[in-house]
Amino acid sequence: FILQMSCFYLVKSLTSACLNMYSISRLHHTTSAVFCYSKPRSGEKYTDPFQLGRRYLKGLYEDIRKELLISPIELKEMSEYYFDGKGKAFRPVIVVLMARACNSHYNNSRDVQASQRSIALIAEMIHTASLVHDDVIDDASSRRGKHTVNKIWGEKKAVLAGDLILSAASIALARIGNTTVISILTQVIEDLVRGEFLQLGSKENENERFAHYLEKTFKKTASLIANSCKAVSVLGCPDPVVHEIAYQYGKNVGIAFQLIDDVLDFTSCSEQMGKPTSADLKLGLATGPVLFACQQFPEMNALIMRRFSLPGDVDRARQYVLQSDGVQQTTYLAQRYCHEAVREISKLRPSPERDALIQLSETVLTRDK
Ligand code: GRG
Repeated sequence: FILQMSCFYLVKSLTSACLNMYSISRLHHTTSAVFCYSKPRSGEKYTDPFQLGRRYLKGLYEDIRKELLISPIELKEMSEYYFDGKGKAFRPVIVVLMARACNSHYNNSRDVQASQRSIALIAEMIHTASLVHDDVIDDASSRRGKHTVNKIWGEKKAVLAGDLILSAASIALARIGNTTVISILTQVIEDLVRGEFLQLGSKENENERFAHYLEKTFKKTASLIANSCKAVSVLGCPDPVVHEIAYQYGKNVGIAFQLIDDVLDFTSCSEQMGKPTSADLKLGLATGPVLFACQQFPEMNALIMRRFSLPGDVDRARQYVLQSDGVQQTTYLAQRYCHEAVREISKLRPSPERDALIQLSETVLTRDK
């Protein structure tokens, strides 16, 4: 059955890869700008992709705080709370690297346009607003090693702080003044809400569970990364083939990022993560490692159905997962998404930023927080 599942997803990913290839080759007749490389590296030396990305992100949090010049002071304090440089800034880093990779590809320009840098800010603001709301929904006490907004100021004010960050992001987005980019990034907000809604429900049918999980994963995590990548590509280059490459890279890296997040909930410690681990099980969520483990230990099915709600369920499920190869299988699935991301981004002309994006997909797989 495991083999069947693996084959099914392999076929699924190959099918979508073929479709992408088809649409790309179809559009290829209208452009000669897309490169298909057998050797994806430019050969230029670069260090940590985050180091390279952060070079273009100096003053990111100061600039975000300027967007949040809000009164009264309490609302300002709450909405600024997470813009303290303690997050990984994963989304802004991808966004500026993608901006430069697309600009280089299109006209060999090495600059990041002001509007593209704004997308990095907006992506981090949408992400942060969703964290603030998520912590209310989950009644979470800690994030990034500190108390959550809801624990300090209470749920009602936390909801409003999240709304305020989202509205400041919307104002910054409108200021860019590009309607295509506005619709790309507002789609993200819809997806975030739909993803969170999907997570509130569960599928009784075992066969539907994996598809439900992957759809939730795309909407909650990958859509923001995919669409932010697409937005900077639209701002930097008129070629729709490049927009699709940027989107596909972001989508695949985003799914892999969430799959590894789900693995870390089982393998990392709370000090490392800055929040409690086994959090998903405690919330009643069956993520990748559990779904794979259930194929080896069908007795987990009952636990999944009752959302780990009886005393001892969380510990039992955790033991099943750790005895199974659920963690390895989920990591392997994440690897496949990363390979697909690399295959996509390798179609752009070589540049240090393109190569940093290739390397970044590897760091997604090896990260420990
Ligand atoms: C539209 C504001 C808004 C939200 C409504 C609550 C909600 C719908 C969506 C929740 C989306 C959510 C919190 C997804 C989790 C994504 C994720 C992997 C978070 C962790 O990202 P990291 O590891 O965090 O990049 P840091 O702390 O490094 O920024």
